[in-house]
Amino acid sequence: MAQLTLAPQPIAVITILITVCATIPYPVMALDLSRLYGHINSKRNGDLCHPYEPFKCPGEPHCISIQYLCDGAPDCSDGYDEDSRLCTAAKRPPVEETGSFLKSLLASHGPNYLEKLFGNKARDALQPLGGVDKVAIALSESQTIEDFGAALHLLRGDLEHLRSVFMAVENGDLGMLKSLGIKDSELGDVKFFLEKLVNTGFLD
Ligand SMILES: [Ca+2]
Repeated sequence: MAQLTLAPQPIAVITILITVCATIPYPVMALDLSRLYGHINSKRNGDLCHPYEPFKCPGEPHCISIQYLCDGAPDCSDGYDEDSRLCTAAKRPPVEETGSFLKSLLASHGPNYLEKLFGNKARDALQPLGGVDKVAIALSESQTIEDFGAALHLLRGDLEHLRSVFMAVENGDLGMLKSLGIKDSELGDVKFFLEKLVNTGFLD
């Protein structure tokens, strides 16, 4: 199986978010990345910012530069530039890559394969959880595993199982993944995928 690249691409992610955020009509009362992602291609003319200050505060006339995004200090009057989900997603692998990775595992091993990670509700290609895209978005924008469990209404037992998987990866225990039935040929990709989440605060 080809190695999937899941390295974070903060500049690319921020660029996408800027493009999206600059083109979404206000009001955006709460950041809904699942909805925003669907609007990437529906670019609207007008309301565009100068290239040096490409991020538009929703509903406000002024734009801010990239370095003021997620820098810990609010620059939009409503703090939109410091939205926790936006800033979490900016640190994570692009949601499209996460979705592609999950789909590749399902295509290779069948629709119930991801039960190994996410539990019984991950059967039928994650349909009981809302589908692959919803899970990929939740992985992208949930700051912690608790947030992820809440977003997808995971059962407590499934959430604790998932936590144990992540903790095993954090501790370098690949035996845990093997015991779940992850094949040797995919251990590297799965470990890499899980590590990206751990390294961006998923277990904090
Ligand atoms: Ca800021």
